[in-house]
Formats: sequence, structure tokens, C-alpha cells
Amino acid sequence: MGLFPAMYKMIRKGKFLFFLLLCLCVVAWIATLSNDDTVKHVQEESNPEDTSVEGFAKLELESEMMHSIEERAGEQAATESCPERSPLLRGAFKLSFDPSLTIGQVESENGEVVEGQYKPSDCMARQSVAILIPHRNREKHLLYLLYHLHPFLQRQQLHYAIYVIHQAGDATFNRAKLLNVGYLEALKDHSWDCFIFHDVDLVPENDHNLYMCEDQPKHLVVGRNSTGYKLRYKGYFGGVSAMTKDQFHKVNGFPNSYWGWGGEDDDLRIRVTLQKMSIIRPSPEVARYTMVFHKRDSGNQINKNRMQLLQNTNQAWKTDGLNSCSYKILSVHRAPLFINITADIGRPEHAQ
Ligand code: UD2
Ligand code: MN
Repeated sequence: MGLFPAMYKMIRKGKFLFFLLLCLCVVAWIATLSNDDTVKHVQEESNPEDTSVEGFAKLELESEMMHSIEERAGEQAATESCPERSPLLRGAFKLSFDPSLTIGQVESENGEVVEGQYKPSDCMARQSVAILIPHRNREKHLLYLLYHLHPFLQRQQLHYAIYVIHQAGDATFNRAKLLNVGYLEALKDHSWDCFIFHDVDLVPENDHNLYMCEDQPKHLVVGRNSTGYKLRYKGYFGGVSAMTKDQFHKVNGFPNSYWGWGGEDDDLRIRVTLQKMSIIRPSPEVARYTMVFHKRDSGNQINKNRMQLLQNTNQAWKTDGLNSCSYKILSVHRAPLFINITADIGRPEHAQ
């Protein structure tokens, strides 16, 4: 081979290498363009020496930190107060009393309730509310109430728990004393802001009737189906009422001495007025209830002493109430949808 053909071959090879190099540069340039902004940003901020193993570890650590900050921000959102007016309220709604309803069904519809308690997940409830239900032999009524009350309270964005205070034995029923027991026992679980004293057979018809306490004791049953939705009488305080922890403590709770039907709600009203508090009510359009039909229960005969007792309330309230409520807890069962407290509350001193 002569000198010239050999030189010609080398120039051709060089051209090829030059072309190859050019292609590689174009590919590298396209690759940098296709990198997204976030990556570019991280590259700009990170140290040029960060291509080392430590550099990658640092990047990973940074991204973990960002992640945990985001997580904390999520938690922070949940600690923000729920809005003053819940966006979930629906107003009046149709009640249903299906005879074939089962507790399993109600449980499956309220998966977010844990041991009778619920808290909104996306905001901090404005009040923590304990619902106290005096109970004996009214299982079907309790089922209907749980079915309606759980979604009702959730739509109100409350932190709440439902307590059923069950009177053990067959002595005369004592609604008021059971409610005192409920108050004292519920406070062992949590420092509830507000207590709702709730008959088992009353189902609210409108979720604008807020189960929250105010600066005065609140009576929630202005009307019900069985009374033509009219207030029974001016000072009426029965059925469902709401008092803060402090308001109820101030009046020394309910009396313990009312065995059988009637009078205990009037006694509580007198206690409230003695403390210079007044009873407030929501509007009649909102404070509406359906009472599941029932007859007078055996073991809850009319309390013949009630008028006499009511005459003494202005003195008796000091010594008959929370400060003298003696009872024995037989069991506390935390069912999925309510806390069932079974108590021995004794029996009347004198046969009625
Ligand atoms: C009225 C009042 C109620 C109370 C009562 C007199 C209304 C709407 N309600 O209800 O608050 O003042 O008169 O005591 O005005 N209970 C049982 N098992 C029994 C007996 C009673 O669970 O064997 C509970 C249950 O929660 C019931 C509540 O006590 O809802 C009141 O008893 P009631 O329903 O027989 O009395 P009622 O409807 O006249
Ligand atoms: Mn009733």
C-alpha cells in the first residue's frame, strides 16, 4: 500500500468518529431537554459533587423530609376547627322504622364508629358530646334510635359517644338517677363538653336541631308527632335536653329520688331556674321528633309522690343529686355502636 491511499483511509475513519461524536452530543442534549423541572431544580440546588453515594443519600433524605412535612400538613388540616355550620346537614329527612332492621345492618352502615364513639376525620369537632340514654326492655326502640342518630350526629360533625345506661333488676324504673350515673361514668372516659339526656324512643326529624350545648340549658323537643308537634306546656323540659358539663354540675344533676314515671324533668327545670339559668329552645320547625309508639312499661308506674317532691326541690337539690348518687356498676360493655353501662341503682326506700 502506498502513502496516499493509507492517509485517505485515516481521514475517512476520522470523519466517521467525528460523526459518531456529533450524534452522541445531540442525544445527550435531547436527554437534558426532556428532564422535568423538578429534577432540574434538585440538580441546581444540589452540590456538584453530589453525584457521589453520599450525594444520593442526601437527596433521598431531603425527599423523605418533604414527604413527612406533607404528612404533617395533612394532620394539621385535621386539627382545624370544623365549620360553624356543617356542610353535610340535610334538614328534614324521612324516618324509617323497618321491622326487619338488625343491629348488624346498622353496624355495617356506621363503620367509622368505634366502640360507640366517632370523630370527624377531616376537621376538629367544635364540641365533644356524650349522648346518655336511660334504658330497660326497649331494645327495638334503641335499634331505631341508633340507626337514625349515628348518621345524624356525623352530619353535624361532632365528636360524640353514645352511652346506654341500663337499669339492672326489676325494681321501679328511675330515669333521672340513670342519667346521673351516665354523666358520672362518661366523664371517666373523656371530659365531655356537652351532655344530651335522651329518651330511647324519640327520633329527631331534622338535623338542623343541633346536638350541641349553649350558654343556657337547651330543650330539644319542642314538638313530637303524638302531641301534634306542640310544646306540651311552658316549662316542659322532658324527652331530650342538652346541658354543658358545668351547667349540669352547677344544678347538682338530676334528683335521685324520683322512682317511676313523671316529675323528674320538672325537678331539673326548677334546679336550672334556681341557678338563674333559663331554658332555650330551637325553632319549632327544627325541634321535631317522632316518638315510637309505646304503652307505659311495667315497672315504671306513675310516681304518686312527684308533686310533693317538687315542692321541696328548692332545698332538696343541694343534697339530692350528683353528690349523693350511690350505685354499683355491674358491667361496662363497649359494643361497636354504643357503650352499655349496666348499673344497680337500688330501689325506692318506701314502697310506691
Ligand atoms: C315523658 C318524657 C320523659 C320523661 C317521662 C316521665 C317526653 C317526650 N318524654 O316520656 O323524658 O320525663 O315522661 O318520666 O315527654 N324507659 C325505659 N324502660 C322503661 C321505662 C322507661 O327504657 O321500662 C326509658 C326510655 O328511655 C324512655 C324514658 O325512660 O323513653 C321515658 O319513659 P317513657 O317513654 O315511658 O315516658 P314518656 O314517653 O311519657
Ligand atoms: Mn316515651
